[in-house]
Amino acid sequence: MKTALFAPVLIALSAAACAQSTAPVAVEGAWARPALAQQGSSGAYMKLTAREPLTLLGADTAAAGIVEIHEMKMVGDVMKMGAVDTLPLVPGQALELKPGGFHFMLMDLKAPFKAGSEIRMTLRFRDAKGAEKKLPVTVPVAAAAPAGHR
Ligand SMILES: [Cu+2]
Repeated sequence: MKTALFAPVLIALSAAACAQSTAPVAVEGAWARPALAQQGSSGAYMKLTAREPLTLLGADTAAAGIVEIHEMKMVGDVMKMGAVDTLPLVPGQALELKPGGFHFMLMDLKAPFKAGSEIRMTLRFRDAKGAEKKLPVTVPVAAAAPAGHR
């Protein structure tokens, strides 16, 4: 019985490890803020390290009607948040999407984001030749960044 329970997990893990080794971008420490559906929005955060020059175009998820790349920055004494069209990724240089900086803004949530659950996002990139690349990411919903990614 134990074997039967563990087998799918092992397959999922090895598939993830395999996808990571060939993926154009390494994704670390992904998480999204819990939110009530009525609240309507959440932020998703992660560290992206590209293996080739890429431009982050955005992301899609069935969990939200709208996903935007946002930036928070101080304008004078006021923290302002606004949408950014795209973000360049320099190979080997981590781009951190985190609270108080760049993040994915998820709006028009289809269901509450419960801590302990996960959402699936598909990140979209454009490579140097203009071709679009997609990368599926599983994003845990948690009240704070995973350990080591704060
Ligand atoms: Cu935002």
